[in-house]
Amino acid sequence: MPLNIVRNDITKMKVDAIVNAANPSLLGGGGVDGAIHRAAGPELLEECRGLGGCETGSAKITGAYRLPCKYVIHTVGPIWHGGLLGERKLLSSCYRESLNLARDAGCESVAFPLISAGAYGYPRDRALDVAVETIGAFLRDHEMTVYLVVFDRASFQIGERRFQAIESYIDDHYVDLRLDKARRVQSVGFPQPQTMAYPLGSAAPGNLREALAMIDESFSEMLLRKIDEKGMTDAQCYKKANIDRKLFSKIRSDRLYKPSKPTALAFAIALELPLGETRELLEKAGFALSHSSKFDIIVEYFIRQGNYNIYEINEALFAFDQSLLGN
Ligand code: AR6
Repeated sequence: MPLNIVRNDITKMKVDAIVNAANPSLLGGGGVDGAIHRAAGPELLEECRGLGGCETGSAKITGAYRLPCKYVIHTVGPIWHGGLLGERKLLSSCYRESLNLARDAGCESVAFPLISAGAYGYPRDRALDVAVETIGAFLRDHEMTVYLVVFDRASFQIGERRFQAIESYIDDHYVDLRLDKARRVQSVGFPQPQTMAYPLGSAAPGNLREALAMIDESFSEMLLRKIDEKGMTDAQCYKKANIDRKLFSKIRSDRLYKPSKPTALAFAIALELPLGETRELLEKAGFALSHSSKFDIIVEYFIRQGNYNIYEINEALFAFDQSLLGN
């Protein structure tokens, strides 16, 4: 998955490079900086001594010594002073400069902590938005796997205002589910007439050949057809779906490829399909949207809102401990 949010200790990440939220001296400190220096050993501090410090918003790269990665990229985030002193621009520059260094060093995977969101006091939700936006923009032009490593639960409080609307949506739909069950219990003994089900959003076929043609279209074929219909390029679609190029090529070349549900849904989001067509695409991969799954309800919430920003959806899925969209 090109951009992944994970809960972990960054010193444990097996990636090509991890990013350190350092201070301008680059000579160590508390928080993630302290943890990285402790895990890397004294040789890291030795190398840092020779770097001559680092300006806020810039980044420098070193070896990783006893850490399980190859490089440590040290960046200096802004101290939060209320947001009017260019903090956002500087924080965004930290992510961009670090990613540029990682790319120049040939890294394929990089892990970031939430820079400035600890001792430097940047409000966590805003720090997360800057991180996701800047990394997302970089990934539009580069192939890389980037992890945003969230250490403490407080970084994703479901009680936060931005997740409250989703929480009520989930609550409402659980209520619906209970009502549905009650309705089913009431209707026992009244058999429904037999009907043939067509994928939602599609018209009933006029003849048998049309019906068979609809059944015959595989997930991969429907996906490629929709990409053409939307006038997108393949790369635009898989990037918007948070899917890497390798997986997309596999799907493209294997007519009968069976994706996981998060992958199938990620494509529905990238294609900005309305709910009916989303269900249809999922069905091609053997899945349905169900109101007994929080994952499904959260994605449904965003589709109904017309919000197809996969990173925002993933932030919400992460907050509710669900799988993320992508591969
Ligand atoms: N893995 C991942 N994330 C972590 C870890 C860890 N092991 N430890 C802390 N975090 P901070 P800043 C999270 O304070 O705000 C240092 O003293 C933490 O929960 O480490 O940029 C430097 O030397 C928070 O969300 O960095 C500077 O003086 C995030 O990492 C100053 O702190 C960043 O918190 C930099 O402050």
